[in-house]
Amino acid sequence: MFSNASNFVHGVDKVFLIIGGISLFFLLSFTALMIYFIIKYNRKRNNKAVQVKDNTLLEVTWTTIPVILVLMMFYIGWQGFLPMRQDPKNAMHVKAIGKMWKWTFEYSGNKQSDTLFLPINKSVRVDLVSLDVIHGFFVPAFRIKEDVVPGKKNYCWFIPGQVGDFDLFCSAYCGVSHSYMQAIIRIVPQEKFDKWLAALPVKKEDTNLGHKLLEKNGCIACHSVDGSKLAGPTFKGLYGSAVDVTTDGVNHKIKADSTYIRTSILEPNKDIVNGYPQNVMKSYKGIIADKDIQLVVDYLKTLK
Ligand code: HEC
Ligand SMILES: [Cu+2]
Repeated sequence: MFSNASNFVHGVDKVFLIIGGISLFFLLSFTALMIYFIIKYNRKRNNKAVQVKDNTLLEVTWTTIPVILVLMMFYIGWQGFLPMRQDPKNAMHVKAIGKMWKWTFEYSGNKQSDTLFLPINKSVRVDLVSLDVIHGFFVPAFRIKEDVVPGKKNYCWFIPGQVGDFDLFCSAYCGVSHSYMQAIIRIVPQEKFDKWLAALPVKKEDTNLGHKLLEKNGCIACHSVDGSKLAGPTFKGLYGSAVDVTTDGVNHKIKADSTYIRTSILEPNKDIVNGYPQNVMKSYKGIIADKDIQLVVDYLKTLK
């Protein structure tokens, strides 16, 4: 009856069905009762109002039964939820990194991929990291949904029980391209997983400090370094060029030197690049140190 995509499907679906069933039962019985009363107490039949006295037995019954039902729903829900917060010690660890608007997965040994490969029937603990805003790690087939909050150490764990591809969505509205923030979780047999992980190249240590800063601060989610247009203009060829901007409502050209780039980072709404919206980029005042901005500028100079 329940899918075995993960070890939590049974617990979650059980509460869902029980609560749904109870709600349906009350919806139908109350509707039927209302129709019955409409007919029974129709004015044609009872044209004189009668004073009704309270009924203790009835009141005790309609208080006790719902209290028991509600407590039961809580208990079953809690039973399904509790194991989700008790990750086994021997679980394999991976890291899911969310940033606008992409998921990246990190395995031990400094390996990274865009698809989350996992072996079947093995517990895995996913550490959830956000580099910018709140995202949500949501795998409907596994019945898993956890917030990915910047600065907070959150996690989820599960045991995949079915080979195949499953959708991972971001469940927290995180900006204009939120709906594109998807990834595949591919569950494979252990041997296939081992082979895949062995073939995954070790991530090259980023030696360019400027580029590292752009990655660390999430700039490259909106700015490409290869000329492609994202939410913001590309950094390729920016340095030294003449940019069309609007300052205080006035169009003009401005030379993209280190002062302009510094201003763009600290006061992004001062000179708005034509063709791009205001208020998309936040100010990095107090977030990026002055000497780091210099490193970014030095790096942008190399992007011809
Ligand atoms: C959420 C998306 C977003 C992020 C993240 C972001 N920016 Fe921007 N950025 C924009 C947009 C949109 C513009 C164009 C509108 C404007 O001028 O404010 C822009 C403009 C700029 C410009 C001027 C570009 C030009 O072509 O003249 C620079 C320089 C810049 N950003 C640097 C950065 C740096 C450095 C970071 C990271 C510390 C960063 N941005 C993070 C969206 C973003
Ligand atoms: Cu998101």
